[in-house]
Amino acid sequence: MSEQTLRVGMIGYAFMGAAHSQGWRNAPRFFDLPRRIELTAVAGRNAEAVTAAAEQYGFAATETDWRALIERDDIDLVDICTPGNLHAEIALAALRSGKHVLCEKPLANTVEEAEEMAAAAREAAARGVFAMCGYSYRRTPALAYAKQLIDEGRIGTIRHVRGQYLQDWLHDADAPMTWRLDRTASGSGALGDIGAHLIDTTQWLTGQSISGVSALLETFVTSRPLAGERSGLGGHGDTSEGAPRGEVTVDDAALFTARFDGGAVGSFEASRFALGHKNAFRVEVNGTDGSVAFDFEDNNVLQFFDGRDPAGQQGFRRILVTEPEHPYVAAWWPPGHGIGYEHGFTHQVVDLVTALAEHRQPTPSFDDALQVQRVLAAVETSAGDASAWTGV
Ligand code: SOE
Repeated sequence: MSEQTLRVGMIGYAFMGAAHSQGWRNAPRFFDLPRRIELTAVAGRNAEAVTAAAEQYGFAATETDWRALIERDDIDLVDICTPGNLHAEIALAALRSGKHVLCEKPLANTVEEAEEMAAAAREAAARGVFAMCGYSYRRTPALAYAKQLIDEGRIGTIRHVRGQYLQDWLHDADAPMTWRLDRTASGSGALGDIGAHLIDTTQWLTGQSISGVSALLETFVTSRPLAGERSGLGGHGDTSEGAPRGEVTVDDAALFTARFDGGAVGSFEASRFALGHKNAFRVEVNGTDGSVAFDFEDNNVLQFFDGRDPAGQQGFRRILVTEPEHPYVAAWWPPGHGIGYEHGFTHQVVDLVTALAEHRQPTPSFDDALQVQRVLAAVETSAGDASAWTGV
């Protein structure tokens, strides 16, 4: 990294590429960053599409081979926004060539890949080259404020963790078959795509790691019309006679209970079939002295129950997390004006660039993300173990 500028190369330009690049563009406009950001190049296989993406997102150049992007000597950080099957290969190559890495979640498609990535990141960190995984919900102000309250001891010893991530973009049985439904590209389904957020966020919030799980996975619809080039969420595929179809090889829904190593117990549900819920990322933590509850569909709000309030005045307080003293908020709008989904990605850039400028490890590290990956694998193992199922 030059002393003043961080030169970014992004690989992949679909939904996450759009979200990340707006983060890179907006962070220096609203926050006082220790480095100037330069959007140097974006890579994607389709020359026409990657050129259009570069223009739309503000990258100066394009590459049609990600290896060429990594070999460039005018890039300091590689931002990986591809499907999961490419994360390991790209991250390893980027770290080897001395580039910092931001990698979208989940870190990898398997624990073995994640282990290799975490080992490479540890080795790179010793050379002053850092890697971070993009669990961006940590940077939602209401959740960051919940973390602050928990760390201050406001809810006491944690007993219960409750997580739900509910979407409905697959409820139509003829919604098209995109890479997210193909295990070789995505690693798993609702479990890794959205359940991983629950795992990361609750481990981070509580400061405890999940040490064991009992799980079930379900695939409701096993064949869907092929999507062609499409990679987005939802829609209705081509069901005309003879139109090509593909086999869904991932879970549509994942449910599990968990034990945390600090004594808490948790219950989790991730689904893309929860009709009516678009992006209901919900987390509740109950402690001996209080509780916090969050729902992304009301993302500027944190519910806080203070068990130390006089009994007659107790109740969940709806805190509008839009005051300048709340995490990240001072950079944005006047109280009550609120922020949205994209801001998590902007805050992610702020925290990443700040850590890099201070030559310290940004979080979540690849080791943190490896722990999430181990939980994902444990859920699959548990769900596949028929002997652990008690029939009625
Ligand atoms: C699709 O389910 C998705 O875009 C996830 O891949 C993201 O991680 C999440 O933030 C929103 O939903």
